[in-house]
Amino acid sequence: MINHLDGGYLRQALEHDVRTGLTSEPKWLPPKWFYDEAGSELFSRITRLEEYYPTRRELAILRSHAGDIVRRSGSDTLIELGSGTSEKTALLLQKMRVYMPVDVDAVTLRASARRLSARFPHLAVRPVCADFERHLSLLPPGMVAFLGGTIGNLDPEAREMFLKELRSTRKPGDAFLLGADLVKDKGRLIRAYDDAQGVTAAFNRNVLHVINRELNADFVPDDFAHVARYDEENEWVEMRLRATRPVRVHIRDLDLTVYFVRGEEMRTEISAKFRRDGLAAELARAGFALERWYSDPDGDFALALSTA
Ligand code: AVJ
Repeated sequence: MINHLDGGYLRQALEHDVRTGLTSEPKWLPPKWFYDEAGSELFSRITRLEEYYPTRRELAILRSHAGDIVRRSGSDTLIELGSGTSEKTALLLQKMRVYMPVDVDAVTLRASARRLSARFPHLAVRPVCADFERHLSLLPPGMVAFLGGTIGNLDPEAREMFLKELRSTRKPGDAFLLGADLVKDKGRLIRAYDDAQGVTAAFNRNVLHVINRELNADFVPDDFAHVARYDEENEWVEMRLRATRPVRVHIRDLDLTVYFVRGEEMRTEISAKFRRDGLAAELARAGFALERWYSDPDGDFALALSTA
């Protein structure tokens, strides 16, 4: 496995993000840090929840159109950003020769690489442990896939930077497959991020466990309530953690103490929802031309196939 996150990179990024986020007003944390081994497992459980439709919808779209997508891409190499457990990706791999999953979580990456190698003996699996917001220039030629709607975790400015940077690493004609969750009924959106079983709540609080373990902090995760809101103006879901009492946290490795007043909310994720025209325009601004828009019959989710 190629690892670009050696030399304390991950650790430094975590330290920087936690210090920046927890000393900001209002406090926030980037969603990247949900995904340690436990967090990846919780996310995997989320994808199987009744309320969480995106994974199921994207899978249905891939089932119907994977052949067409691969044919149009004209590529035998698939580079997947934020690959996680690579569960849905298998559908795109039938005709591929090389698969390069890119993810920040080395444990999940290694396990899914092993599983896929066993399942597709003809496939060269080359896992890369990297931060897709930082290490794009290292990616080889091939079709890039960014699935699951993870693009929605980036705010519009970060999205623009990300898409432009990705485009700068591609050659004209290279395919880019982007999964995007679509704007829909607010009630359904909120339920998808606040499920009845509390799996999403546990996923949200997992970031506090990560900080406790990695930075020797003393968060009591149960002091925080899970909050999911839909921001209709920005068309994104926000997850937050709300202090249910006054909280004092010491983060030993940062030599930092932070205070939360009762009811204070810290943003832990945005998950933007898209419309076809808006996404096509964002892609165009970055130099990608939208070629195909694959959606499920209910219009819940879309795969945008574009070319550089
Ligand atoms: C993995 C980023 C696509 O935003 O829907 C699921 C993460 N957060 N439930 C999403 C998530 C809460 C998910 N992505």
